[in-house]
Amino acid sequence: MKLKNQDGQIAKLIELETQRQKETLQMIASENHSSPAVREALGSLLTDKYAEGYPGKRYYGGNEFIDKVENLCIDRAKKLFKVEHVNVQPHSGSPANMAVYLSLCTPGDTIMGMALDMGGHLTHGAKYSFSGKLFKSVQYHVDEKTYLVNYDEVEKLAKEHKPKLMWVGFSAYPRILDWKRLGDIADSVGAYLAADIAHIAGLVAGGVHPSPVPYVHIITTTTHKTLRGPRGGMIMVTKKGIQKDSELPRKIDKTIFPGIQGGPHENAIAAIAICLKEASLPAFKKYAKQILLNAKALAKALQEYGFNIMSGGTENHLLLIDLRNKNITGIDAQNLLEASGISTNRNSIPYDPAGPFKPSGLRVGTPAITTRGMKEKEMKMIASWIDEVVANPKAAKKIAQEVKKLCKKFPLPK
Ligand code: DSN
Repeated sequence: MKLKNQDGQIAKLIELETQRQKETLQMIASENHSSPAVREALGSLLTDKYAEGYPGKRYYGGNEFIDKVENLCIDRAKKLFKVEHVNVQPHSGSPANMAVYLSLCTPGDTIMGMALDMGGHLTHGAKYSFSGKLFKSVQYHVDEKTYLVNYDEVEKLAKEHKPKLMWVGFSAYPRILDWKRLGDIADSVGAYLAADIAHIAGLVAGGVHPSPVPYVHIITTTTHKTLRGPRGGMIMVTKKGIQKDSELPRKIDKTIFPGIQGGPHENAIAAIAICLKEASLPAFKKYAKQILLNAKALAKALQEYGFNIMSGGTENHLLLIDLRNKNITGIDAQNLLEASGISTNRNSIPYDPAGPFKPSGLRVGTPAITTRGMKEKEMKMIASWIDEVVANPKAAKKIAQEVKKLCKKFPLPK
């Protein structure tokens, strides 16, 4: 039976959300528009199948084809990211990171990660997360003037605290990390080094951002941000990781199942396999490059309007805007932009005097609007709308109409 006949309420809400996505600009840096093929796999009968265990060793029958799907997904991930072992079962990024902790550490062990308000992720040791509650968390920061990771501080803290596990990666940091230096620091204290590339996985896969592979032991990622797949997660073990600990693949797999998860979402795994195939094609390289060009163009145009772009620009898909000189808070800017058809999120800026509830910053990203085919010219238009509405909130309605017109010219992937 058609959804709208069976459950009109949910059908209507899906229709409204679809319309919202079509008619407005999705500029939340962690969002994207997946392909119809990815969504077809997600909505397939694979969602009905139980497959606890791993290919060839399941705790349920009937997994002949499911095994092939999961193996294809694993093989494609290994090839695309050039790693030795991949677990494609984590339901998303946080369980992937949790599995890394529980594979390598016991509660009370010392871990290190970038502080949340510096651009790090909750699961990198923030006190509100399991990672900051179960482990002795040492947090590193960005430099107060350059807003770049303070590598000297990372080194000092690592030497002082000798963490068992170090995290590198971020949710709101606009620059390329020095993977080599971080790898050297971890090696110098004998720590496991895990790179969380959730935000930049598509840029790494597309060859437009340095890969951490040679320098880290483990890589975790989500699959729905720049990689443009379904919601999901992966844990990868590098050659360097196997050299440090040949048991790493087994430890990770055992922690995901039966450690913290039950049945994998094989419909999502099929959809991840599809996005990995898409990400291996030449068109994806072009896409990844355009994400960066668009982010740079947007940063430059906003700077010309007097916006303060943290760290002076961007080397990836996101920008962090310090709004203090515009006399508007992050939440007010987020709401005004939403009324203008531009979806973004408020964000703390490093050393934010305003605190996490009413932060001074806004995080803006280009992955989704680049998927629609927008280029530098459109970035200039978007910057002008951001400037206009921040200066004159009454312009929101008019801008929303202009955004709608632009969106019509750049439809979602069909
Ligand atoms: N929630 C993601 C983001 O928006 O960056 C990180 O998990």
